[in-house]
Amino acid sequence: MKPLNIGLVGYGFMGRTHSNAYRQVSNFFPLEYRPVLKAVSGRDAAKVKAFADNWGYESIETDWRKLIARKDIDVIDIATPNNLHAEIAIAAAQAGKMVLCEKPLAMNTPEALKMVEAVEKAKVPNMVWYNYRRVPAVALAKQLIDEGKLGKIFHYRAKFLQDWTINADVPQGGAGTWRLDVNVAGSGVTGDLLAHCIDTALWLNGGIDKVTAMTETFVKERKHSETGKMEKVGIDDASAFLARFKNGSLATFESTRYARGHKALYTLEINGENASLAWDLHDLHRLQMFDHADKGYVRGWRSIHVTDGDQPYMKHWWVPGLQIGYEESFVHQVADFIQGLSSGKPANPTFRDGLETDKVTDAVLKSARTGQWESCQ
Ligand code: SOE
Repeated sequence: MKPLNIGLVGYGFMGRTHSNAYRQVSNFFPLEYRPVLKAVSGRDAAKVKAFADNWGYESIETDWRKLIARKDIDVIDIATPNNLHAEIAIAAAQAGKMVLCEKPLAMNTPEALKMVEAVEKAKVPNMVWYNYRRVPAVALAKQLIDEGKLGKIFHYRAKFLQDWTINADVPQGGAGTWRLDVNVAGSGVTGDLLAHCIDTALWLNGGIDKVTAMTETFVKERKHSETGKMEKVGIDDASAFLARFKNGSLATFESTRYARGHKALYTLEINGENASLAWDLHDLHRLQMFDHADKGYVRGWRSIHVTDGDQPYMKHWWVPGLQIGYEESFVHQVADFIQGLSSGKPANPTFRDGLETDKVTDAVLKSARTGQWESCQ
């Protein structure tokens, strides 16, 4: 295996998921390249050093520009808050590095477009970390849809529910809670959670034509971690929208951080003329399927335990019946990225694919403001 030198920027929750994936991937997937944890960058030297020691990075930087300038780095992996994605990605592409970027690609569509132009101009491999595409049960749904098992699609529905910001004392800004600061996150649940639902939907069901949306900010002011002052909250706490897909199907999407009892409930369902599929992140190794082609007396929802060697990704893991989980979706994404380098067929979602999700989230936020249907073009 040839080395693929990784330079990670950011060391929060996503920095951990990515680092874990780089460490595991070569043990399970036969690949041409083996990720090497060369360096991690973050502003706080002590914290970044502790992270590097824990995960096995060879070195640290406290300025991402220095990381990008290093000759021994092949891939810049951006796991920072959203407001830094564009600047880092564009600089990395201009330096000829491969670029991986945490979702959502950017703060908004114009910024995302600049990122796409930068990686395409530099012709550097690129990918956005929409990990839920890589859950085997979701990949199996994609396979069944592509095989035509569902026939014409009528409906798509997805939701992503959490409850961690109900308490008005949760601050905005700072480590962990930057997701509540609109200047850092770009938006609230629309960009953070619905972006996942939209990415999977675009992959499974094709493009979205137009949307009509409503959003709400339930807690209007929160203390800002950096200023210590109560400040207006600019993010959407809840977001729901109707969509019309280009294939004629209708959809509903809903997300909130105010659904008491739900921690990370991402569910999706797709209804076609011949069959329906449903998936639930809390039971992520199962795909529910109703196939109208089954004989009437046994027809019913079946629960497919996606753990067998002939199901997506699973031959690389344990033996049939033994499950994998959330972390492995990131391992699969690294494996696919590296396979894409070898085959010359880039792994998705590329930055260009990620741009399509940003177009939809922008249309959702615009529609919530205007009260009109908005185009996603
Ligand atoms: C928010 O709580 C969050 O961590 C998102 O930022 C992730 O993208 C999602 O997968 C889980 O929830």
